Amino acid sequence: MTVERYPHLKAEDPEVYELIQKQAQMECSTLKMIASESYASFDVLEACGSIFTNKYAEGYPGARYYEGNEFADALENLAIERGKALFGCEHMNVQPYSGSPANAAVYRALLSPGDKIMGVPVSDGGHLTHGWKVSFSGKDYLQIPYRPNQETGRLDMAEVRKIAQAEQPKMIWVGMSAYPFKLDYAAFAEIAEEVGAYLVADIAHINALIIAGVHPDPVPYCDVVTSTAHKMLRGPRAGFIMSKVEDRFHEKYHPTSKWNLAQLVDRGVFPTMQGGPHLHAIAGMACAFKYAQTAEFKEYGAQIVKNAQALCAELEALGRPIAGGGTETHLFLLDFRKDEFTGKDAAQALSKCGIIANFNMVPGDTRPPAKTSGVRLGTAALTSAGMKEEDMKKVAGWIDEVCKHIVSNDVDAVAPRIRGEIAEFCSGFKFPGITE
Ligand code: DSN
Repeated sequence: MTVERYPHLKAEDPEVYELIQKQAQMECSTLKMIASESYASFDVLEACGSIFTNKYAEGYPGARYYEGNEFADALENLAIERGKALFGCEHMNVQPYSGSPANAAVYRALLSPGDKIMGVPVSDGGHLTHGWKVSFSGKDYLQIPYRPNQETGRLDMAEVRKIAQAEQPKMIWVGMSAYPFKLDYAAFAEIAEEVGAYLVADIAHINALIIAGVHPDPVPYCDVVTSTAHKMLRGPRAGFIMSKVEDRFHEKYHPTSKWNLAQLVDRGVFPTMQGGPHLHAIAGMACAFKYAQTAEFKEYGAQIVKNAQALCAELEALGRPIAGGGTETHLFLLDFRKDEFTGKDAAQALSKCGIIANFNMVPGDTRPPAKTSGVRLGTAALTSAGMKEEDMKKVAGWIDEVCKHIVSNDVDAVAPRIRGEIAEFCSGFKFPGITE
């Protein structure tokens, strides 16, 4: 049962209230397998809906451009202290409105328009803001692409080094939206050092795995680390940036600047990219950082990977190929290159049956990006609801069944039954922020 909330909204704006209720109902009766989604807890949702939404606080704690910020200062400092303790970083900025604004601030802080950066193209699992052509990051900066090997699906660090040495980028982005393997930050750091590039990790997809200790930690190796606070961290729709304090390329790239790296990052966020911080989101972030320090959260982080690996194994046993042959993270790509149907066909059929995912390019894909040969599946949300390895057997069974019905062209006929089975299955779990 979804928890009855929002009495004022229900009375004042029943249309919005109804849509929220319908979304809540959908989120607890379907399998949420979009790899970048999870469930924010009640406390995070309450903090995000708090009166901190009213307040302007341009600037940073102790140096604001508006009065009346005693509690805003305390709140932002609390979020920063919790975040620094969680990740063990030297400096943290919690003001970015989300992941893309956080990344934009890093570009503006450290680079000049036209500078060369290295990043993975979106078509190969990278993020828009790592230099993709339609994003500001590809329009204002020159992306030198590096990509996972088309056969193995894995990054080849010798190849990354070769490209970096030939191109001498000023910044290397590491972190992807559709890469199922562990990232070798130590190897990236060596390469960045050799070519004199800033190394920036975007850990939006994998922050909980890092906290749980089941994925390497970029903080010791990178100049800057960016992240979202939602996705598997289960905080608010917001972003944050971690950095070292000293700018190791001060002489090389910013000889006349009076700012260190931490100050450059802060200035990149405000005033360069943003105005007033979203204090209500910072309140939610403080709550998420507190919960992420618990043993329960670390268990969740480790369970996400166990579930993804169990699901992969079940699907492979059912004859469904996985790009790269498996996963070491929270996600993997079902590979439909040999099938008649596309990734988009599969994502739409799965959605009709109550399995919510997205179509995605796979390594070596020959279909266009609007169709693709893959579906990206993630286990963070299912793990938040308490699902374990044995539950992945059922999930794999439904995915396989839907794929068979795409071939027999009768998805619409079976969708109500499968949707009903999934809703019944979901009723046995507790969905944070929705059910109790
Ligand atoms: N849009 C997110 C994803 O789905 O991976 C990345 O920001």
